[in-house]
Amino acid sequence: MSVKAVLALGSNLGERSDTLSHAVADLVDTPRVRLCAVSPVVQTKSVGGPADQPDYLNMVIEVETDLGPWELLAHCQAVENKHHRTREVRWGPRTLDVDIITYGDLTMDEPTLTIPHPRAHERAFVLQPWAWMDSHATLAGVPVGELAAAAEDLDGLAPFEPGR
Ligand code: A4P
Ligand code: MG
Repeated sequence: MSVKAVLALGSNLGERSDTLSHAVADLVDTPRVRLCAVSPVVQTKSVGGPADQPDYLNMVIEVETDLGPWELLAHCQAVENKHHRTREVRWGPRTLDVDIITYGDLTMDEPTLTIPHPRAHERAFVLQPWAWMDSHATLAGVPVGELAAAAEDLDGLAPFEPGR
């Protein structure tokens, strides 16, 4: 059985744009995860965590997968590790973060895997690229564009223009 899942990617250290492109390629470098849609890349002000962090690049992708939710989490973490992700400070700067936002209609609430992602509904850095990727997308029944418009971090978000 295959399921559609939405994954969010973020990077605020190193060659952010290259990291995101390689990470998307790595995430779908198995027949068990197939790429359905890719959002625009956005530049965003860091939300939470230590002050004065560099800006993030964020994007979301939609995949179709026959990996179970735990397998998909392990796969996302393997891709993070390949890109030299270290975990020192919660919400600290990172070369790559890959989060599972939705997995079909599944809801689960465990500390190591909460789906939908517990903070996605209030984060423009996830919601706005998602709305641009899929104008019909909803989260808990609400259009993601509406959630994005209400998110506190929307002001800090701009389409990423490479070379500027
Ligand atoms: N975990 C639980 N549910 C999930 C899920 N749905 N997807 C667990 C992925 N992981 C999930 O994550 C910590 C633990 O969450 C994992 O071991 C996993 O089992 P982590 O990636 O090691 O650490 P983290 O990312 O620092 O923590 P967390 O809680 O995922 O942070 P957030 O809430 O995702 O925030 N600002 C901007 N502008 N752009 C960003 O991308 N990202 C964050 C991270 C903060 N501020 C940001 C951005
Ligand atoms: Mg994370």
